[in-house]
Amino acid sequence: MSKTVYLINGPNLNLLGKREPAIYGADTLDDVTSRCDGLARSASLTLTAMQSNHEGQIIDWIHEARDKAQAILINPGAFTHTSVAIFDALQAFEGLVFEIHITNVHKREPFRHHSYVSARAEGVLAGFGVEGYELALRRVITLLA
Ligand code: CA2
Repeated sequence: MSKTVYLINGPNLNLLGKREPAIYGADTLDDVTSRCDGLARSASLTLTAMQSNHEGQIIDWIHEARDKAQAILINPGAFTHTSVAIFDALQAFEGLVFEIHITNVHKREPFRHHSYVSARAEGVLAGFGVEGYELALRRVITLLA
């Protein structure tokens, strides 16, 4: 059976390409997801993509990934900087975790400089725009090969 990668996007990322293009770019979340889906298929992986504005829903998907996925790519949005609960859920997941930020959070407000998720991530991409999603997926493809 093919290996599965969960792509989880957190709050407000449903607005990608619809608001604030100067910060987050012009691509929509559907554009990003469909490029990642194509890349995953080319490597015979299954990509399962989801987005929620609700912390509990994101935690439920991470729990679900325990049985269904070998890797999680996650942009936790603002929960990056606040959520011990998402960190705890990721700690209970045994596969690969990559954290993605479209912007370079270290160049932004000080409250974005700390991530609860990074301590559980194999790797963190920040500031590569939406290309960061594909770059992280390429790394997962290499590691799961
Ligand atoms: O740079 C990133 O990817 C962030 O995770 C984005 C979060 C922010 O809170 C993090 O500090 C860094 C915000 C996502 C907001 O997404 C929007 C997209 C388009 C328009 C408005 C918001």
